[in-house]
Amino acid sequence: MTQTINTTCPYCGTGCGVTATVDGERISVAGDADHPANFGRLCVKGSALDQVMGLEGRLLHPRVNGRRTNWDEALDLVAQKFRDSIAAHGPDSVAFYVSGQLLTEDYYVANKLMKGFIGSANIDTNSRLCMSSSVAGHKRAFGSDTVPGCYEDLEQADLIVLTGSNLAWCHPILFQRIARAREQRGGRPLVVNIDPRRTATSEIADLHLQLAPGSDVALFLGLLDALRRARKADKTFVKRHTEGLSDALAEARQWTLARVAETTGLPPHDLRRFYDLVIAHDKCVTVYSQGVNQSSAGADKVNAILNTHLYAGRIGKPGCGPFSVTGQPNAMGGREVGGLANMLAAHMDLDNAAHRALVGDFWNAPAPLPDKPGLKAVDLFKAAHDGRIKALWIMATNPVDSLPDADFVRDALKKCPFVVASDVVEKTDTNAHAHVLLPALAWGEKDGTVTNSERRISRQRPLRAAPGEARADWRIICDVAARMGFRDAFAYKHPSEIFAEHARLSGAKNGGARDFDISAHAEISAAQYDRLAPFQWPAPAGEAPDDQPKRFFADGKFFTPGRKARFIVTSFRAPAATPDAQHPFVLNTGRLRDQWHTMTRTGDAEKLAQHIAEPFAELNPLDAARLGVEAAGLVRLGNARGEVLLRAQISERQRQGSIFVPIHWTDQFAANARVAALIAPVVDPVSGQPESKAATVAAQAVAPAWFAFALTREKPAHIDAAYWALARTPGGWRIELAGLAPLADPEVFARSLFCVGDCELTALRDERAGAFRCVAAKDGEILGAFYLAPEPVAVARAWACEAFAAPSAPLALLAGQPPRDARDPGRKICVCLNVGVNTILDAIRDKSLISVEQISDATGAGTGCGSCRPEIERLLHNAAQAATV
Ligand SMILES: Nc1nc2c(c(=O)[nH]1)N[C@H]1C(S)=C(S)[C@@H](COP(=O)(O)OP(=O)(O)OC[C@H]3O[C@@H](n4cnc5c(=O)[nH]c(N)nc54)[C@H](O)[C@@H]3O)O[C@H]1N2
Ligand SMILES: Nc1nc2c(c(=O)[nH]1)N[C@H]1C(S)=C(S)[C@@H](COP(=O)(O)OP(=O)(O)OC[C@H]3O[C@@H](n4cnc5c(=O)[nH]c(N)nc54)[C@H](O)[C@@H]3O)O[C@H]1N2
Ligand code: SF4
Ligand SMILES: [Mo]
Repeated sequence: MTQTINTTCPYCGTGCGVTATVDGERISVAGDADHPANFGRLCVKGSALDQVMGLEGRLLHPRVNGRRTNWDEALDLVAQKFRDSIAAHGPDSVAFYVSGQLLTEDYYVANKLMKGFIGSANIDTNSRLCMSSSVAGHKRAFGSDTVPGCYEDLEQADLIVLTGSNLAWCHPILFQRIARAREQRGGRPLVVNIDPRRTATSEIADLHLQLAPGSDVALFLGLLDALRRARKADKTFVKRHTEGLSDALAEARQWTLARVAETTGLPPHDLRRFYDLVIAHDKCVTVYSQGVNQSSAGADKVNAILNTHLYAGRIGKPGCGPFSVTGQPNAMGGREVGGLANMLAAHMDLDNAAHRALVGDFWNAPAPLPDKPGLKAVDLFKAAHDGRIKALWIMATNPVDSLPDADFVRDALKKCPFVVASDVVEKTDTNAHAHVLLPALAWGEKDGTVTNSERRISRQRPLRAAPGEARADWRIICDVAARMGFRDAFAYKHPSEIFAEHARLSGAKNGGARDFDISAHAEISAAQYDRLAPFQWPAPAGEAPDDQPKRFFADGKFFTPGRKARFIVTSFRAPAATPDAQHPFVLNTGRLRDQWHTMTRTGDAEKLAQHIAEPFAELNPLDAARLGVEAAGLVRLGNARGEVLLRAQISERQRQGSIFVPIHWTDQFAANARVAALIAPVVDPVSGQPESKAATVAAQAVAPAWFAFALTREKPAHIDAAYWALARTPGGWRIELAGLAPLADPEVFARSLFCVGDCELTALRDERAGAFRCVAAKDGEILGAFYLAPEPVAVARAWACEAFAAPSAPLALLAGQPPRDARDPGRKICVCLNVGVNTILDAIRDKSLISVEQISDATGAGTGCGSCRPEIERLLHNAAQAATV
């Protein structure tokens, strides 16, 4: 019987609705046409969700010290170790490190257990690395962590300022909503993109400001002063509803155009154009993300932006407002339950005695709640390293790859006497150091709620039964709580009971005093919860949903004690590390279109590996020339903390002096590409968020003795090479390789990759040229191919991958290039329709195409999910440019 189930995408904070069709074992996904985040559309990651549901690599049974065990033994051990540590060293000797990828219900019970029952605030989350500067900025300005606007504002605005956000790749459906509005509204909203590098998002921009890394505060101080000079103050709003303006303005006055130009490195005419655009458009939304948050001045960057919106009264109205877009699917839900070490449940404050009493009473906690904030992520791992944390439970995050100073974090786990990890996959760089592994339910199995960037709560629903012995995260936490002696407070039988409790707490003694209120759902039953449609908060009890405002602060009522918004004086501070002779480059890190974080889930999808199959360092051509780095050569980046070895990608899109490296590759997929190892553990003093976008590094060209490319059916268990990167390909794996010392015997090496015993090897050798190729076959089936050369191997990758997936002759594959009448499609730009870069370039040239629509008509590219349209735009632009020189 075919069943249709509505659920929510588990990737970015856009929170798109997904309609799954379940037919026995077969599950397919499509966009939920009725979901107000995406109205039926999905980006490439969302539409490949059915490809990441395989059980290969899943953690399906509890494990203790590497050995499979049963739940009772694992849970007893966790409870006992935590109890022992608390008894011997006090509650602050234990900690939880959790994640914005937990459901609200999981997060709620984790926080309740630590703050309410263990009696410590040592619970922090990977949101510290992600949203905490926004949380801090919101709280300073609004008195609450409130995202005021909604997605419609992006369509209704006349101007969108996208700063520190690669929306085209990181929130593709929001980007598409903007792109579509521009088509329908004759180019409105205009878009300004502020980013030190040119990205796919820049393709849509009317103006791209390639500012110096970390200089946003100066730029927005200059904007505040420009608004003042243009008399754009909303005087009534400012007078009635804000305080602290004069000090903020006094600071802004120091920022003349010349000074801003000098600090940001931007040409004065571009600055003037930017300021004039903002002055001219009252309907202005400023969207910001990690280029703002992940900074040692992150909270100040946020407040510098908020100041400009408060000044012009551009908040709480249709088509305007500051908009912090959240990264993880439940970043917002985690904030709602108070998952950060300095927050309390239901948007209450840990440093507020009345709030502590309220929550403590509500939970019936055995002792007063801790009044001292817990350790924030970076400090928490320092405490594990120096022995203060003796038992640590990590849930749904991979800190050995994502925290700054990642090698130190790995050492911290090695030193910590007791580490527990709850995960959905078995092998991760973090799990390798856990004493206990607990198998959690994954997307498509778990059951609960998430909140997206516009405060909309949607259900994730199970599509199939739990595989193996995996359990819901909330249940695992409650199982441990019960064994620690707190059975009654954690006796939930269904996630709806947790959600109802959370909703009741949000309404307790609230009456409009706090922003977060979903008490309309305080009495929700399991059946109602099953049917729950997406809704936006606030949703207080006793009021009709339609009477609720869609936006906060239209009424000018903020959540500070005097209910006024605060202007915050922000002074410009450069990133903590300044490039010097030893470390002359600023290292910028971020995301790619088709991968999700540490690739534990997306890394296994063939479709998602076709876009970019290997880690790289993108650097400016002038820097590359100076370093002697050649296209497709290797480059080593390093500093006192660590080192990575990456493929060089040379591109005008980088500023001189900046290098960009994607965050995704781990020891599971590459030899040496964990870029977080190079990030200094420097944090914003207000938010505690690390500066993940501005480390300083040395760069060096590396001249390998050999390069190689291989195709294998099985994933090799071990690869003996200085450089390698593995990716899925139809029919097996593709591997990029390079070595520093000459290969003693290429044939032996190739066989070690293929992992097959006896097979027929068709080989080509040119010992003088240092080249070798072979194709392995058995009983007519090709099992592997290997191409070695002293320079980057000229194999037509996309063509070879296709030939490897189809029945083909060893000799044809050995050539490494398509036959004369065929063409290598090139790296896949459109993975939905399977269109490569060469196919698009040929079409542009041969058919004289001049628009993305024409290219779509001719090749199909861009007609699937649409995530690739900005890249097609860029190919078109480059081709046009090439034609004029
Ligand atoms: N495909 C994909 N999408 C994702 C994710 C993923 O892993 N893959 N992860 C999700 C998560 S958790 C998050 S937090 C979001 C992140 O979404 P984004 O914040 O959009 O993504 P990033 O690539 O981390 O960084 C954004 C941009 O900040 C720029 N930047 C660096 N330094 C500065 C600076 O000083 N000033 C300014 N103005 N810009 C700067 C970088 O060049 C980069 O282009 O993405 C979410 N969506
Ligand atoms: N240098 C640098 N570092 C960064 C960033 C950057 O831009 N640059 N970005 C930072 C940001 S914004 C973020 S959000 C983090 C992300 O960093 P992480 O949170 O470390 O990355 P993920 O790969 O998402 O890790 C999630 C883990 O949880 C597992 N998992 C997935 N679903 C579930 C589930 O339902 N239950 C359980 N128990 N486990 C599950 C996955 O298999 C995976 O191991 O990285 C941060 N680190
Ligand atoms: S935009 Fe984000 S939430 Fe929507 S389908 Fe893509 S990854 Fe999923
Ligand atoms: Mo994030």
